[in-house]
Amino acid sequence: MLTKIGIIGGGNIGGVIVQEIAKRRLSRSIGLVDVKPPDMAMGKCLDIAEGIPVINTDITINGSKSYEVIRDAQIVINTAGVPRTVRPDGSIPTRDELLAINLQITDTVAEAVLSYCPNAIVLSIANPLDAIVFRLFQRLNIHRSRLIGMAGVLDSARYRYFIAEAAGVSVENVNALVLGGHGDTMVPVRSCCQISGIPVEEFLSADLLDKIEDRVRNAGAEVVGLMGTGSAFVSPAWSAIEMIEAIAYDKKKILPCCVLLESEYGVNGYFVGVPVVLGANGMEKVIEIKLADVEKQAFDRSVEAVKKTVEEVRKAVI
Ligand code: TXD
Repeated sequence: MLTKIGIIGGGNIGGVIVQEIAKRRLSRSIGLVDVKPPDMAMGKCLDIAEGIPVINTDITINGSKSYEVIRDAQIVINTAGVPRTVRPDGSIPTRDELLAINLQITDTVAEAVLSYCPNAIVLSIANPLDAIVFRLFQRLNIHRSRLIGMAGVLDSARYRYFIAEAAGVSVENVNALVLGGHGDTMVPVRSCCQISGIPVEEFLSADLLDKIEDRVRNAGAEVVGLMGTGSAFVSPAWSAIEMIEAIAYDKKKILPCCVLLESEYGVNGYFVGVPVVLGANGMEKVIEIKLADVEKQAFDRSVEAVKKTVEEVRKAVI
């Protein structure tokens, strides 16, 4: 069990993460910080703390507007940002349209990490994911093992869910990977997708798999469009929890995560979603898998999209 987990951003995703850490006893204490007045973080933590006798969990849960509350956290999760919501005209901002606002927030987050928990493993969730993780890397000057973006676990869970639903099987039987950037160019890797060890093509037609993979790429926007305000938050929170558990229990679990590549997959200096080993030291190893030609081309296109986003970050004068 970890001593302390810090969470920056106590909104929809942050709030579920606090609850799940408490329910699963992942750390002795939690520090949650949020800027929302009057003191939303403290209110949310008080609410959850008052419920822990019911779930028989002894854990210290502190919320505050001050970043002091994340001091000495071993893992810190960044959810601080502005989610996509449907505009009055019904359109949905793209992840990149939120870039400028979220870069400013990210700089504040980085300062807080450097001040209060400079040795923490940082899991970043805020969108645009690929850009925010890169910005954190610029500001934190951190070893790549300790800066990990959460997107691939969520995108892969969506892929698994849609495949299980179409094939009429348990989600527990479905293994699937989504790699690349966390955007429209993300790459569901069909050649790795299996149902109980059997290639998915033996269950579902190519046409249906094409439709499912398109739905995976647009799953975030689909939920945003249906909810009207905010974006998906339970599935992202649970996806982050799976990464936290892998680190907290030193599981050496292979999960798709957004990490800094250093010549793996022919990419150097960019954060891209790839399979990695997660353990007590954070990202412990990048796993290079063989992609089908069409998947490699899609992956390369996705890397180009990440590079384009990173160039916008580099140019952003905040
Ligand atoms: O798979 C993924 N990575 C994505 C991530 C999946 C879904 C949502 N994605 C993004 O996560 C979303 O677009 C947002 O950028 C973040 C957080 O989503 P959430 O739904 O939790 O957004 P909320 O409810 O608006 O919460 C964000 C909180 C909010 O309460 C703000 O007051 C707070 O962040 N915030 C801050 N906290 C601390 N410090 C600063 N500077 C700050 N700025 C905003």
